[in-house]
Amino acid sequence: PAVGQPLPHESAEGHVTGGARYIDDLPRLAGELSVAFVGAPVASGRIKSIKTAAARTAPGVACVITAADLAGPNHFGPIISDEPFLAEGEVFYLGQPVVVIGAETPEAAAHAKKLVKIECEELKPVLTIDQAIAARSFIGPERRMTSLLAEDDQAYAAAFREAAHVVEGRFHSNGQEQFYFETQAALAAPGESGAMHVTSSTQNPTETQAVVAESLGLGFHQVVCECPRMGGAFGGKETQSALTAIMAALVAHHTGRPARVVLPRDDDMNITGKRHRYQTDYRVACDADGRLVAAEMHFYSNGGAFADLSTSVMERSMLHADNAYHIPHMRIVGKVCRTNLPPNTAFRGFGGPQAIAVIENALQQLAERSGIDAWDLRRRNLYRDGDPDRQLTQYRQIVREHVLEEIFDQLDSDSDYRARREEIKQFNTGSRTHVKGLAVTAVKFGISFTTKFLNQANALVNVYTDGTVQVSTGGTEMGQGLNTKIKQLVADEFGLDPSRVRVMSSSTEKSNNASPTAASAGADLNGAAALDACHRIKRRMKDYAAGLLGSAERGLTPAPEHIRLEDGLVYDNREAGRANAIDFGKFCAMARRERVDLGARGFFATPGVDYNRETGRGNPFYYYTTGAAVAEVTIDRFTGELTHDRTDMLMDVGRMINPGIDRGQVIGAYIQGVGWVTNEDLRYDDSGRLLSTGPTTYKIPNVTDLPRTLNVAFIDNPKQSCNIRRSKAVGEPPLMLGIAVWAAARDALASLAAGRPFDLAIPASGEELLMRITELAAPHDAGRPQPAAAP
Ligand code: MTE
Ligand code: LUZ
Ligand code: MOS
Repeated sequence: PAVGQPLPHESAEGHVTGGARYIDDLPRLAGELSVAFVGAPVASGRIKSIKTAAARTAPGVACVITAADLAGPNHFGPIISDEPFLAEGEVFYLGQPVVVIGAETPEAAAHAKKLVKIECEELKPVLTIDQAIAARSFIGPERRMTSLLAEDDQAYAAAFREAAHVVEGRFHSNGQEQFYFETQAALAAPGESGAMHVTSSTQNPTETQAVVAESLGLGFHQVVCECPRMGGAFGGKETQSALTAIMAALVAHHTGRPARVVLPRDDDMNITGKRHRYQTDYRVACDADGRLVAAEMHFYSNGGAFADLSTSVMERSMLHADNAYHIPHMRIVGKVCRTNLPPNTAFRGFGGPQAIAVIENALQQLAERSGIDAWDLRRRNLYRDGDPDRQLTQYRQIVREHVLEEIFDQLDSDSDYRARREEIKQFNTGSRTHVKGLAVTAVKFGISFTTKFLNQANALVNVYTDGTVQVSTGGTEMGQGLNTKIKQLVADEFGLDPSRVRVMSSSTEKSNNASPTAASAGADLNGAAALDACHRIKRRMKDYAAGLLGSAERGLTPAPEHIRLEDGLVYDNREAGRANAIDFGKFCAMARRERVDLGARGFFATPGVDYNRETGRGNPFYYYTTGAAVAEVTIDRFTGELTHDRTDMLMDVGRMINPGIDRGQVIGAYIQGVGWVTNEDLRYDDSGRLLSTGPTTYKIPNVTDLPRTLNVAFIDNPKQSCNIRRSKAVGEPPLMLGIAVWAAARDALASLAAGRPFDLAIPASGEELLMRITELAAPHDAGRPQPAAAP
């Protein structure tokens, strides 16, 4: 069978030869226009005038569009419809699209762009979380979540009062740019009678179809959105691909000509949303044995100017405040701040990383405070399968069928943690130039969209008369290998070699009302929908084959359940040697002649998920993907430079559909997480201008940032009973294990701190580390900090 095999990514060859086409590679269409936009000149202001006359008459300009040219209501948004297609009256972030230009060439568009003048009365922007709190500027309602035991005020207060150790503080984590290689891009082609076809680099063709229709005043049925593939997305194209699709569609609609937009990198970084910056006030308590008794967290996120997915991201944060640890008394508050930055959005982990970092930081602090080894402290607090006292989350879902404790125990010996802990202690006593740290962190990531209705998918399977198969789903390929996994699943259903199955480009014409490919559930949902379609076809095939293969001579009349599809053959599985087998292709041709329907649409809806966001209770998740990582780092005490020496990871991702792809996902996500906690640093000036707008000023990890030793292993979980072919989602969870590197950096600093409390933010950049080292180098009794840790 194909499932379980490490087949290469179906586009691997195209990726390395250039044969795989992205939006910018598609051949130019006849009459195609280039699209440019003019953005808001200030982060906050009232528009006094928009002068477009000079641009309209400039050479090569086909159209200049402002909000005044829009057909319908000027707002959209996935949860709260508060975002205008084009700014009108007021601007809310620097670069917010105000004017869209269609021109014969990119040069003509760029020239016309300079001729547009937008005059604004500048207002003082709200940029930071603190400024937003002071201005009471929020998005959506405040959300609260309280664990069963913490509902009793007195019990809750007593838990903190009677605890042996309490740590508290304010934790900061910065945002993160998705930095997909293919920037936001779309190609719109007008059809007959006002119809529009949009080819978009999007995780969300259905949402794109809807916003394009709304911005043009069309019915959804007049718009088709297609996505052949993306050159990476990482959540950045779950909603925000809409901007470019709207721009291209507006130009195409107004001119009747095709129009394409591919954002330059700096425009993309300037105007699109990122991972949310978080600021969290927390209090976490444990008893003398290191057992967690209570936690309180007030999460504030920087949502940017419009709602986008921010309330949903905050919800996932609140649902991950426990991470893999059972905490009896928990109270959580979540608030999204409205600021004058581009609307922040989905990024791999979707609020999970920000919350998990808070509890992992508190656990490090509790270990430093109590003297209990941080590994033992964590191990002691893991959810325990089947233990009624240690399985209930703060939102009342029971954590089942997991192997968290087994993961920790196996990793303990695989990583040689105890011996290395000793070695590092020795090293740190001996070295005056470097300091080493070692830490383990865990992940327990809830799989399912927390918005119930999004947990559905549909698929179309076409079997042809040569015995080859095309599959289309609403799922989109962004490099994660979804199409390869679907190909393997479908090939096995028909007993075919995977080369006879092709996964087609995702289109709203074939898959209507699809969910975004997100929440790591792409293969779970779309794979299951594709199998449902296969089962429908197979049922008809088997009925027909049973009649066909019947033989009075041999005294055999097979029933449908005796029919087997395997090795490219159709046969009666009771016949030894497959005596009566028919070639699958020949069989399909015969079936068609007998008018057997060889195509089907399949559907899947995740069972059992239900969460009430008003009460903060329910079962939001179908299951959890879990794992742990141990990281070792060395920090240069004079420069703050961090070297990532070694990482050992162990994950439960179920029975892998494609172990090669899953391994790639684990390593890729982990390193992306390491980038977030170490080097990637978004900086803005006081006017709201992003200063780090490209690879020269914004550093994503490169090959030299990989750990010198990286061991990735997978654990078997015999308990797991659910999900397609007993696989588990893998796309996002390993990102959160990158926090192990940050925790290791904290552990290194702790050995300099000698018991004094200190804070460490995310990212622990060289600068952040050096500042902390400098503070800790101050003599213990004198308050005066010295410039560096002089040996
Ligand atoms: N892998 C690659 N190569 N490129 C991507 O953009 N996105 C990640 C993850 N892995 C991404 C990726 C994110 S944010 C998600 S939610 C999942 O892939 C989505 O795909 P899946 O649900 O099919 O795993
Ligand atoms: N998108 C979404 C997501 O709309 N809901 C989710 O729960 C989610 N989780 C992860 C990534 N994207
Ligand atoms: Mo991924 S953040 O769910 O697109």
